[in-house]
Amino acid sequence: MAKSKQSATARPAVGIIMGSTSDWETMQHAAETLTTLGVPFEKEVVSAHRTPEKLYDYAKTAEKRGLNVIIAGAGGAAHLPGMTAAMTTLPVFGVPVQSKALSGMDSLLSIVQMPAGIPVPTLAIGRAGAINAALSAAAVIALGDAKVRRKLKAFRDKQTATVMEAELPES
Ligand code: RP5
Repeated sequence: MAKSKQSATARPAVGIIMGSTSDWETMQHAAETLTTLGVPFEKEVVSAHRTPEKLYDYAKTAEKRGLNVIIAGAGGAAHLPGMTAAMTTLPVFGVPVQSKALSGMDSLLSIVQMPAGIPVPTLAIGRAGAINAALSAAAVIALGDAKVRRKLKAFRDKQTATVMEAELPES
């Protein structure tokens, strides 16, 4: 039987992880963006606090399993991206999830303020960060994948056309 172009079983190049199922509302935007760009990905709940051994296994096997980039989203005392980055040399992009208590400022500062030596390139709080993390991951994949490079360019061109064609309502 012929396989579809973007097979559901294509080997994931990007891993999207998040600290809780409650983060999916935000992180689904990263998944949607990767789907649009034709980048195969996997998604998983992995908590630095609640499942530290699962995190260890995930980060330690990520490269061997063929991942090129990890996108890690978490909220509050958000250790997931930093702890993941500590255990792999793959690029780990951090997405601060908007928290209830501090609107995501806690998430942002816990992710972005890594001491020198273990980088976590950190995106904006919430949906914008999730989308931009996926675009950044796709840009990394595009360095060695002409098809993803074309899709990324098409995404940008469409976005530009949408703004160029935008009309405001009559006042
Ligand atoms: C963090 O705690 C998660 O990343 C999530 O953003 C936050 C709240 O988790 P839940 O209480 O909703 O499971 O670990």
